[in-house]
Amino acid sequence: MFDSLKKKLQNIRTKFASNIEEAAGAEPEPQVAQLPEGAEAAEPGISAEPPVPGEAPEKEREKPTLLNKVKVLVREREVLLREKDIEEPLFELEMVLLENDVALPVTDEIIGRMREDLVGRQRKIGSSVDDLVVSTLRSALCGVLGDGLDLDEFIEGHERPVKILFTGVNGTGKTTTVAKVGNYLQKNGFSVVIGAGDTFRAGAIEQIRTHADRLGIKTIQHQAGADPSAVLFDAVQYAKAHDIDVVLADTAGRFHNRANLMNQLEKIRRVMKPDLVVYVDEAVAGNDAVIRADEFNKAVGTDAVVLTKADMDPKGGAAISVAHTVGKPILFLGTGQGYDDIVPFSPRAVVDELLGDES
Ligand SMILES: Nc1nc2c(ncn2[C@@H]2O[C@H](COP(=O)(O)OP(=O)(O)OP(=O)(O)O)[C@@H](O)[C@H]2O)c(=O)[nH]1
Ligand SMILES: [Mg+2]
Repeated sequence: MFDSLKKKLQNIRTKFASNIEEAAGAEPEPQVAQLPEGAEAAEPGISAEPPVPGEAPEKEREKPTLLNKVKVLVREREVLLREKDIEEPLFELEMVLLENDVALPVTDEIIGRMREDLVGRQRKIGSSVDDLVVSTLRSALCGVLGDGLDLDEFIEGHERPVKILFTGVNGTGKTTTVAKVGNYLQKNGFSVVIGAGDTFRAGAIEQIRTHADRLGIKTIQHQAGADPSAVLFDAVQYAKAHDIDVVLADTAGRFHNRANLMNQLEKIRRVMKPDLVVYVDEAVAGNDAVIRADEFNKAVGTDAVVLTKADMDPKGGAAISVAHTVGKPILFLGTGQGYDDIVPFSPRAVVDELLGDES
């Protein structure tokens, strides 16, 4: 997952680190103090004043006092970075993010956060410059990834049945995601019914029915060509009558600019009254997925996003950009074709994956 971006970020980290090392070159190196016998060492962890670049470190070395020696002992290396020290790696990072399909405003936000965190501030660099780079990148990425959405918590907090409507363009993985989420919820102790709301595409009803049968989930279906609102209304009625926790509604793929199909979706919303409208798109579509998610949100509303096919996406741009662009959390990442290939979205886990050691 996200291998291309991960590799590039690894290179950028090295670049940042060497520039920061260079900038820190003028700073005095930490030294181990020779304390006179009987003198007590300072408590570890007490940090001293940061060194001011260009100010008298030499003099300190010439006339070492006990206090100065102890200060050097406990002082961590610090550096005051200027814009020009990190201009080059920042520009390279910007290019890498754009090449990997991170949306432009999101790239700007990440670069802005990095700059704000690094430039003009006295930063501790301790023994590993890479730690400073990683922690700065980590907070910049986490800042744009948002918080995710915990589906179990969402369901616990709602009146039953909780109604979840899956929408999106053709072939992105809606039906597979409905089956995967059904499987996930059953494993977490929730009862589920699926509404076969794609009455439009030939074979769609059989497709969701086959998945549901394999997973032991009840499907509510009508004939091909029937009104999907009626199917999904029936699915909700079934859930109410049988104390089912969650209704998962599959729908036909549609583009936001197809007025008749979008009107149909509006009708489904009015009739079914979903608690959660989930927009499904594929991570491999990169920036297109982000733009479509935004358009769907504006046209019919979206509460959360699922990005499928993350297993086939070397870039990660959509996963990084979509929540910040649409202003809605990512619920799950689809990571394969099996029923268990779905992971609740965790910004921390994604950042760990991106900044993890290359293997
Ligand atoms: N590798 C991978 N393939 C996936 C994933 N999710 C779905 N697919 C595959 O994507 C293809 C399309 O999936 P569907 O679930 O039929 O897509 P859909 O959005 O329902 O398609 P329409 O109903 O035609 O709009 C299938 O071959 C799935 O197995 C995923 O996370 N990873
Ligand atoms: Mg489908």
